[in-house]
Amino acid sequence: MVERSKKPVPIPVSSTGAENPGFVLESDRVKLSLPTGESAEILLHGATVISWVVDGQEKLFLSEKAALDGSKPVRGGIPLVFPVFGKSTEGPTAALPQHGFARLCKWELLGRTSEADTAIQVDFGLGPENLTVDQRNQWPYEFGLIYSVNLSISSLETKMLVRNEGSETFDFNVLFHTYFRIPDINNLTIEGLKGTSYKCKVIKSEAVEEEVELPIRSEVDRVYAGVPNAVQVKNGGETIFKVGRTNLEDIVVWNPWEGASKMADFGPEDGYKNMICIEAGAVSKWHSLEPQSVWEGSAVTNI
Ligand code: TA6
Repeated sequence: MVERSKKPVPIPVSSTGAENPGFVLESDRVKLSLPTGESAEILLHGATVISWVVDGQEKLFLSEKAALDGSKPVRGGIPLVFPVFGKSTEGPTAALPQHGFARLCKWELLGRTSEADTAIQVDFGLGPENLTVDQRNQWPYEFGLIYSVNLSISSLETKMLVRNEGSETFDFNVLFHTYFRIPDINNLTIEGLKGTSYKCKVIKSEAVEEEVELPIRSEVDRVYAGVPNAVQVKNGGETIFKVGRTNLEDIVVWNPWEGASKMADFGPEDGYKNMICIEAGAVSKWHSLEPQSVWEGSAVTNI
């Protein structure tokens, strides 16, 4: 497990949060809140953010049929993808399930730090000791992850630190599989992708994005590689989310459209009209991490 040695000294984790109402630890989740009303909720299962509320409005899409009991990945919120994006058919990650094990495991709460009344951060850890024997056998590398969620008055930041604690170099992908809640997919456009090459999994094609403001009017499942700047999600021309990234060069855009009706844990069936996945990640190529090396990447969404 990666220690938090370089992190601010954590405030002692209290079960009730009484001395720090901004932080409450329950049996299966952590609840963060700020005096100004912003809040976030993170399951220990998969360290999955399942709620982010600003001005009384939920900003993330969570399927009504999402499993929150740890029995399967959460359909919605911000599931974590590591060490593989999608499903490998060869190589060291070929035995792993789609999107890897990070979203399937129970993460450890490492602690939290608060910055007065304007922000609160919680850190989670995952290492080989948190994996099942099967998962260890599927990907037998000595790794350590620290995942941080920082809630501030106008933003939510997710950060991942990956450490290679072994003697063998390993390759990985990492991605925040964020489901944003939106008013209406038919009014949605995405700005910031123009000029970027993408691979489309729907029609198995490659192209360069030509749209300044990309509308989503049918199923979309694209990996944009090397997106240079922040991406803006707009509703009727007004920016509702701005997604900035550090060391995460790619953006995946996904909406299952009417295919949602074939997903047992996607509800309501027409819920695709109120969500868009804008996924910040490092997935268009493998990232090699040498022994005792560290990699960090983050995404911050501003409202
Ligand atoms: O991020 C897009 C994607 O890779 C899609 O291809 C689709 O499979 C989606 O992830 C959801 O994957 P999941 O394993 O959560 O059903």
